[in-house]
Amino acid sequence: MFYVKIIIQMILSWIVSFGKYNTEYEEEKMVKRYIFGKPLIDTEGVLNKPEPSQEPMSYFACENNDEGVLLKYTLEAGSPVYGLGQNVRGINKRGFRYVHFTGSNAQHVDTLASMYGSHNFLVVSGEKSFGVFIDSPGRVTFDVGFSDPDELTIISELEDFEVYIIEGTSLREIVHTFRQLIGQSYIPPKWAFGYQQCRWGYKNSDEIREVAARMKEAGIPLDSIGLDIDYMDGYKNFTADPENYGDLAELSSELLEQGIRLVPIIDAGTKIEPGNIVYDEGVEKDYFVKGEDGEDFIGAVWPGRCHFPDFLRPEVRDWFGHHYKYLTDMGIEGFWNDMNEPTLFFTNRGLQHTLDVVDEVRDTQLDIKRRRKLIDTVAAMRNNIADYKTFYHNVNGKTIVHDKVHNLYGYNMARAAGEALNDMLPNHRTLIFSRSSCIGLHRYAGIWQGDNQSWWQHILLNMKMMPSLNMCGFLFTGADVGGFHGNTSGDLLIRWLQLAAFTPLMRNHSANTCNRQEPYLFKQKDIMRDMIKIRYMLLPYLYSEFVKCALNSDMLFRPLAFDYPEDATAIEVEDQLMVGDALMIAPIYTQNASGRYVYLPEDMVAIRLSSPEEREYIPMKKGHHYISAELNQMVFFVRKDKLVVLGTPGQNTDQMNFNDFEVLCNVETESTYSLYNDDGFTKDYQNPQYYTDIHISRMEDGTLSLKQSNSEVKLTMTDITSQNKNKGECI
Ligand code: MIG
Repeated sequence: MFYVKIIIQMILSWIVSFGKYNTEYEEEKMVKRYIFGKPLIDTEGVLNKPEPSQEPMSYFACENNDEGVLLKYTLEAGSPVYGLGQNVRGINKRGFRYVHFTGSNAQHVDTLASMYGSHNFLVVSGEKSFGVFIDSPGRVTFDVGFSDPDELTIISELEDFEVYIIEGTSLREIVHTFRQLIGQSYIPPKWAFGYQQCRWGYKNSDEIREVAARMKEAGIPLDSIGLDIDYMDGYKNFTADPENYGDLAELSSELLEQGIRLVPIIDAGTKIEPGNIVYDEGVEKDYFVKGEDGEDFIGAVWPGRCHFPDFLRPEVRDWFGHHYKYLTDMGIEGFWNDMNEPTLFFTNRGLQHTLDVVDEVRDTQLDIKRRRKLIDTVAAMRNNIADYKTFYHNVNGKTIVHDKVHNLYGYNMARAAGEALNDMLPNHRTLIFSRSSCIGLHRYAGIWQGDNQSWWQHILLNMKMMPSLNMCGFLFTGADVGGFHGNTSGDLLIRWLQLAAFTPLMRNHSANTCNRQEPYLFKQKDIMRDMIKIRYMLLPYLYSEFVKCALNSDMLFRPLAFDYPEDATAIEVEDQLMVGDALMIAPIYTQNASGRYVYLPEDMVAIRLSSPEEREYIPMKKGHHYISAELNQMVFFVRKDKLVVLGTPGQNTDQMNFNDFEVLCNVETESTYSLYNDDGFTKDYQNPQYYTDIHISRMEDGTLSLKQSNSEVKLTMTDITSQNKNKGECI
């Protein structure tokens, strides 16, 4: 079987090589592409495809069984495996079996195999590290040393798919090469980096006004307010509830005047209701996915029974995406896409089956077995695999059962927004983030990490997902700060804000079933305000680093192993990260803690601060330390010979001065930094005006001297270098 596969592969590679592929890819030699069978569809995960390799696949042995095609690799003892995007567990993914089939299970616990995204890229470290990407629209399982601790087994349920093997001299370079293959990551507008307040359950537009007013009154910066499904009329996309949100356009312009933007949700399902414009047009144009009977497929979500746009078709994306005009006409430029795994509460098939089971047990004693059957049957109505096998897409005239392209649905829904907004507002960035995703969507949107809980361990999970997502191209991401489900406490929210101060998406969001968690409602609101202000202080650095990472196919969040690959201790650190060029973070995620142990892979200067102004600089040596940080104090670390460009916080990003910066200098001899700073909206990233080269050097008399390429920008230096005897700030 194995040899047959190889021969088929070679013949196919030969056939495919007659096709047109981009051969200009500069690092072609480091990437090998293998085609298995005849892929159903181009997932458009990879943009820059090298010619398929003529040789047998390196690293992996292939075999088939009834689960699909198996790729097997023997892992080196103790060597970590990184990547796989959105998943539970560690930064080192070894030790679990992850199943990439997008789903919406809100129990983000260690035994959860599938989350909302499907990101099939991993990096295997070892004597010779390499990356592997499984380009498949269907289910892919990654058994990373779970069934057999020494084996990595990748199982593609579809026999037709592609594999990319990426080599490189370092982990970071492997990721970089992969990221060049998949194309430039999405860059949101600058305001999207500001604090966002959201909540499922804001009843009407006056409640939104109240959030804005109370944030202002408490002096807490705020850039945007998220609108959940409450704003819609009967949960229909591109509508506003006439009674409670009838003044949506006024609300939007009123808030815009204060520098606050609305970010409404758009869901995947289309309510079946004549008069619902998306329904009427979708039926007329034949744009919905089809059921087995050839009629528009029916599945239920919020509005009840719905049809689902066939987002895999470009013309459907174009049509649906242009409906955002309803909102952009109100000055709205930020959106989030939900329920696009797609989530199905039930289908007629599942409901009928449940009703049959109800009839079957109704007049019985409902003994333990029947009771279980009833409960399980009701639960199995939601997101049932059997349902995903009963509807069909139409891709380039080919009918494809959903199950085989399941992981592409959310990607293409959010892409519809991305493509249409690019068309409607050219050279103007908009905010889009999605719940479900697949590699490819990273070019159009960000993602949030889904329905987490107000649990301390979910601060840590939030952090661990950052580098894994960055490896897969998703730079604009973050989790629901404070936790979505469950009641949060003031201390939990504060510690979470101390991590979220660094995550590009910083959104406090909660479910309608739990207590409200806007910061001004807590006794510790002043601490929360100061933590959010620290985020705004860090914005110039974070924004500059973010955009450069997007443009240069780099990671904003890196495991310590990526920067200190020779340091065996650093490699095992799972609760600290490098953020951009200059920083390391080590957030506190334990209740009642007034500090934590930190490992420093080199000498650094710790900054402990309780507000943008109240800072302490603590020089620390490489090694293990306990660093104290009371609830009102956050800590981060600046690497040697590095610069951090800070701003002065404002009530929101519009009100900040992005021409006047403070440069934190941890400089012994000299350091150079290229600051990226644009108008926040346009897409002209290469404009030299947006770059300021900063060069700082230590003079013989111990003072620092500054040279900068762009004199328009005002820079003030703060010397935090521990070795500098001339300054009094270090303690
Ligand atoms: O099944 O729109 O993840 O952020 O608040 C719940 C209501 C549907 C799930 C999203 C969440 C959102 C909620 N949605």
